[in-house]
Amino acid sequence: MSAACIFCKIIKGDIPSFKIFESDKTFAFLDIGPLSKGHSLIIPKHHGAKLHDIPDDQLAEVLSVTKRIAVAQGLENYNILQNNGRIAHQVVDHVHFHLIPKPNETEGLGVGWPTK
Ligand code: DGP
Repeated sequence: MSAACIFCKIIKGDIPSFKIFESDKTFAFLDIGPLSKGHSLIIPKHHGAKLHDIPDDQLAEVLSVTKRIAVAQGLENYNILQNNGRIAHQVVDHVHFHLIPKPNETEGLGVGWPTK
């Protein structure tokens, strides 16, 4: 946990969120600025800024939970996005996977590379 980290505060419940899933290792909640309806963020509870900062067992569960949320949402078309570093458009320095439903041509990520 990092006292200054906004996602650590969400995990602790100090900042409210719309929680989708929680285990001892993983937390999932709706994105505050969704690119499409149901846009969620799946995060390891272990605090680390970038993918290479996270232990393998935590990452494995994050990916598994991401898959389970996609299945539970009945998604056929979706993007999974994980940004590392400012140049790569990372804003929050706690590893997170975006699960972005793509219900049609206009919602979700645009054509080509992500705009986030
Ligand atoms: P990224 O650019 O990959 O670091 O995306 C960070 C995402 O985090 C962005 O889509 C908005 C989301 N976000 C930032 N602050 C909050 C918050 O306080 N609550 C929730 N639910 N989402 C947040």
